[in-house]
Amino acid sequence: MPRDGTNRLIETATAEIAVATSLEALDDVRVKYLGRRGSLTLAMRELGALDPAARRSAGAELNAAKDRITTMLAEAAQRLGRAALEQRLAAERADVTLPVPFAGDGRIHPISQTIDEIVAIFGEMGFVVAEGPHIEEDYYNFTALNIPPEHPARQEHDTFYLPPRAVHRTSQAATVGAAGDGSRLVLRTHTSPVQIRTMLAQQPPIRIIVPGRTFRADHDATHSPMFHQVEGLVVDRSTHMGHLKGCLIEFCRAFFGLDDLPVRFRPSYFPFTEPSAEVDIGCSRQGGHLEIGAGGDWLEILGSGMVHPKVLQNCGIDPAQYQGFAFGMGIERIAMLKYGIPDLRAFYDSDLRWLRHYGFLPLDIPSLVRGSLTGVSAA
Ligand code: 2NL
Repeated sequence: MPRDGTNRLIETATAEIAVATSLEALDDVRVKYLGRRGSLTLAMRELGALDPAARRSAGAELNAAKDRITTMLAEAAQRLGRAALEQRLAAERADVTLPVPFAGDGRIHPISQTIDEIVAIFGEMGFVVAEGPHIEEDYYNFTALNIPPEHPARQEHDTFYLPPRAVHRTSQAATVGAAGDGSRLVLRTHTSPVQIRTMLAQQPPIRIIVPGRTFRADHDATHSPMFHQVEGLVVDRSTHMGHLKGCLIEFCRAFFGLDDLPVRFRPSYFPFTEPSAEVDIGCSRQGGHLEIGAGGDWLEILGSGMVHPKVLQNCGIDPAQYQGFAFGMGIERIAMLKYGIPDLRAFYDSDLRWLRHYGFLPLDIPSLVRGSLTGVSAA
């Protein structure tokens, strides 16, 4: 190809690159000049027909043209890529101060809402959330809690045991966890093993709130094999029953939004606390209708007690130096009471009509005053 032919080629390529407005259009230009059948490629293929001197000078010229066009293509690709990114950044800019778009059919499940409200109340008192595994070792779920292997509480808990794990040693097969060494796996029957793990991992002061799923082999109108609990634990040098009472009275009043809600403590028994107390709130059941806060009757809401010294000891905390209180409640039960939900089983049916009625809107942030009863009327 004569010299002015090469120059014209560079000129047209330059013009075409300048007007390419997308990476795709740019690639078309590349193919047109440098592709397998591109004009520059074909011109280079024809070099072989020239005599050595002409081949040398034409070859150098074509190579220079190729380098030039390649460089221009790369620069244009970079420019187009930057422009595309800037366009995307401008188009996808999020204004976080805008109101949330209409939430459609989505609702916060009453279980999640209730957990959020409980966490908010205890969070205000300085508790932090702790979580742990659903599949637990027998030791953390029972033994460390002062529930020894033959204790009747193990039957009362209707535990789901997982099959013993078979472990193959070099010459014999052995089963781990069946012989009461505490390593047998269970679906946790309460959230207490999370408190055990926390105490084993850190020294006091401890102030945790533990929401989560729990499992018991029990299924009827008022029991589900999977349900939810929230437990709390406070351990410090001088924590006493007065702290337990003040904390739980405050919680009941904040949760139900009633400043003068009557709260009473009734002696009880749990293997992991001593002394133990059930917590009841005042209510009225006149005419088959339940009214929380009204006088006359009592309704059980929580179990509680001072952490048993053996439990502290099992977790490496010296009971001569530290004491604490713990409590537990069933989420479904108090959600049903607060929001007037009549049937436990509906919690797990995933029925959108039910969720639209009993669920909560995403921005219905739990408040300490009235939970979020506004969500019910909005649904
Ligand atoms: C209830 C009663 C309760 C606890 C849970 C607890 C945990 C540790 C140590 C001591 Cl690690 N106690 N938890 C204590 C008293 C009552 O729950 O009715 N739950 C639904």
